[in-house]
Amino acid sequence: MKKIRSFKLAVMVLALSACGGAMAAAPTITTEVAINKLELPWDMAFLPNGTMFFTEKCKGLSVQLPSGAVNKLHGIGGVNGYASSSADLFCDGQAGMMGVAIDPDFQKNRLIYVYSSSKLNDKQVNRVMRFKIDETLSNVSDRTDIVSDIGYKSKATKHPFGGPGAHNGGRIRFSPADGYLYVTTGDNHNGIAPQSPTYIGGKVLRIDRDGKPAAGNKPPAGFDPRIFAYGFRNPQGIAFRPGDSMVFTAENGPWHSDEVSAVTNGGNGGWDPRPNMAGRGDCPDNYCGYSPNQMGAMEPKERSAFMPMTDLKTYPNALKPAWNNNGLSQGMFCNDFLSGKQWKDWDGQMVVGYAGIGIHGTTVGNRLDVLKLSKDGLTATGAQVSWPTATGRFRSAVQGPDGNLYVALEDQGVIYRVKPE
Ligand SMILES: [Ca+2]
Repeated sequence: MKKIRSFKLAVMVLALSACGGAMAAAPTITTEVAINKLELPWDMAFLPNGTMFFTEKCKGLSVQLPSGAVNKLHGIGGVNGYASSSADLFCDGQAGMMGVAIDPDFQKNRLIYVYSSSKLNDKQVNRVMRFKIDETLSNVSDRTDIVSDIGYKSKATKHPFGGPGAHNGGRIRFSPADGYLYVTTGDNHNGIAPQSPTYIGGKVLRIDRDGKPAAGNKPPAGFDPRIFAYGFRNPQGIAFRPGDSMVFTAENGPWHSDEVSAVTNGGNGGWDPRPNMAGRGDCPDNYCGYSPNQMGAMEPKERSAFMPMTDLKTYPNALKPAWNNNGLSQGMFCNDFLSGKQWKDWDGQMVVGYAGIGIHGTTVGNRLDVLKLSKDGLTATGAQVSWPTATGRFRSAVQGPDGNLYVALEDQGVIYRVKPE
């Protein structure tokens, strides 16, 4: 791939309380453009030789070959220039073509997966679909929708941020440990979804390549058997820790408290935005996710009045977040683990990306952090390190097969290659 530009970056330490001199062994970071002139890049997935599949939210699925050449594979409705397209796929608001994943047995079955919003027969949903790709990586065929009932927010609602297309989740990842596909879904501003046994919004699903429930899912009795964990707001990051394959979500909070959580089989993330819960009144459109439903400045003393991201009063056994971004909501959006000696002290730590817009006087959240998670996954005890890379909304962060980190900056239309030295 052609190196278009490169620049050295200093590492800025934001919170050093627990790491002290260890930072001396943090890597120096350089970044270069892996591909640019994209439109709203959302996710990437790699083959071992560096071939990179990527999605653009309002365009479709493409692949960049090791030579640097790009094949446009499958477009959403109304977009030209792709080898094939699906008229039902669309984008609106936060919705569109989102996550992409490659089958663990790709060399045998040539299957890839995409999460996208879809409108068929006037019904809008989010779907996970599977394609087969040809040997030349220039055409996909045999679209098979393996999940076709993930909720979608069709109409605007009265509360702040109430536009259509909100909270879709949309990250899809195969676990290297069990080979199943994990799918994050959002609450769609639907108050009943996260704790519902039947709506599969506000969940982490665990399924096989045909969309069937993974053997061993342990949701509560009566729950949809595809549900691995429930009670989430809008998890848009999911990653598996090297070594123990512990599952971690990254999730944006409502005006406060982005969350990284270790997710256990059958666990409840503790998000329940229904009205008239204990101590809670009515809310616009039966959604209390922005309670107390006003746009006023948020001071720390007010936070107890807001909808908790993890309601431990109602659900004492809920999954406690390992990290809540110091109580701030800055659009935590994606995560992955850094692996390999080239990352020095960051080997085995989690990188988290933010796409925040700096509402309510908080620092703009356009950055990547590195978190050192405890062995039990319940706390982040190490440094929070900010990488002052080119600013932008970080939609995806994926370690590539070359050991470097690839990050998609949505509004720049660029996927960067981040190299440790
Ligand atoms: Ca939670």
